[in-house]
Amino acid sequence: MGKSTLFNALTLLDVPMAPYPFTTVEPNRGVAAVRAPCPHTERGVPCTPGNAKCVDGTRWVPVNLVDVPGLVPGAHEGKGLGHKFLDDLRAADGFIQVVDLSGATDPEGRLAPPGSQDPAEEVQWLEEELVDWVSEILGRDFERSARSVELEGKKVEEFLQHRLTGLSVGPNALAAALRASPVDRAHPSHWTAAERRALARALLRASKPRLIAANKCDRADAARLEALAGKVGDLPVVPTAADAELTLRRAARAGLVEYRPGGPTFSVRDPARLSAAQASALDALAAVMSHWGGTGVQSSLERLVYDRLHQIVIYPVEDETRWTDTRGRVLPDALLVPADTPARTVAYRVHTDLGEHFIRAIDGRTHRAIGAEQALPPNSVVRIVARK
Ligand SMILES: Nc1nc2c(ncn2[C@@H]2O[C@H](COP(=O)(O)OP(=O)(O)O)[C@@H](O)[C@H]2O)c(=O)[nH]1
Ligand SMILES: [Mg+2]
Repeated sequence: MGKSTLFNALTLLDVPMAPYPFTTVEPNRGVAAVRAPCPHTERGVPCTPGNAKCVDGTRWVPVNLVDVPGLVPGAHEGKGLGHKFLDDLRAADGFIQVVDLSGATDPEGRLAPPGSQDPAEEVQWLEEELVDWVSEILGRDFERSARSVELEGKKVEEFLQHRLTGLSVGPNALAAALRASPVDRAHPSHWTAAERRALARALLRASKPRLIAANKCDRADAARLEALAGKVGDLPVVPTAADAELTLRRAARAGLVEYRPGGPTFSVRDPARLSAAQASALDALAAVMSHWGGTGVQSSLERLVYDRLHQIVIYPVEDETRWTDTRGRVLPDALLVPADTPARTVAYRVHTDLGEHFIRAIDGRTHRAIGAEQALPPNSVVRIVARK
């Protein structure tokens, strides 16, 4: 519980929120941001941000976020808003699963007495639900197609890639999943249902990184967090107080407090302006933040993007010496790309023409050339040279 609250906090948009399931009927799309150190601080020249604002040397780089409601057990069979969930997930690079650390949300998303529910169960059934879903995609008419692939002498990668179209599983993720699975690559038609399921699990792991937001941490303690972390294997668990983050961002926007999302604390601008109720609500927030070291909301997104998705920030420029675009704007854009993205693919992201006519990239710090297939260093300022 807390998906919409987390989404609203991260995007600071308003969508309906309520303590019962399916309040959110359409998935809500919004733009959140992750922080990155702005290279302008290395030069002492202020930047001219276009897409990603810069606050005191920190760039806020946009990330698309979708609030997907209504996942209940049985989703792959179409229960709840299951298919909608899975369709949205299909297109996502990764996701944050929000669970109720206080144990007050039942598997159907309804309120329950605090401590009566185990959030680890929600993590486990989502995993099984997702594995069922990928297994089904993988398994449709599997044996027959597998046999014809074997007869034609096609590679198993090609066969699987074709089956998994639409799931946005990249070639690296597919290779990693195959390595991690106990399957005979030469004979997919011999794979048992259990082997296909193991492959589905590995595919999920490799292609849809997940992070657990242990929400409502304001109503829980370190022991509950440890218990959860101990039951979810290697999935990272970040304690969050989504409600607190939303309140703070709104209070900051209203000019009541000074707060940088992701910061460990906040300060009240003018205590005399607060009502008694506001003052005590903010005191309670301050106590939660000092206990957990912040609300955890901003860091949950950043850990997903940086640690799980291995994204890096790139600053494309047209003049690699002055770090400007053609209009003289300094470091106008900041882009997130997976760390291993080849320079030419980054060029396509900047502009199709730059990708098509790519010659080389030039590192704005070292002034060295970077070839089409080479990856760019994190936080690089880069000029893309293309044929006119
Ligand atoms: N105590 C507490 N309540 C929260 C927190 N986050 C969300 N809630 C409350 O939980 C209820 C359900 O939240 P919502 O975001 O709509 O849940 P969703 O159904 O998962 O989208 C709302 O009343 C929220 O205010 C939190 O961190 N702490
Ligand atoms: Mg919701």
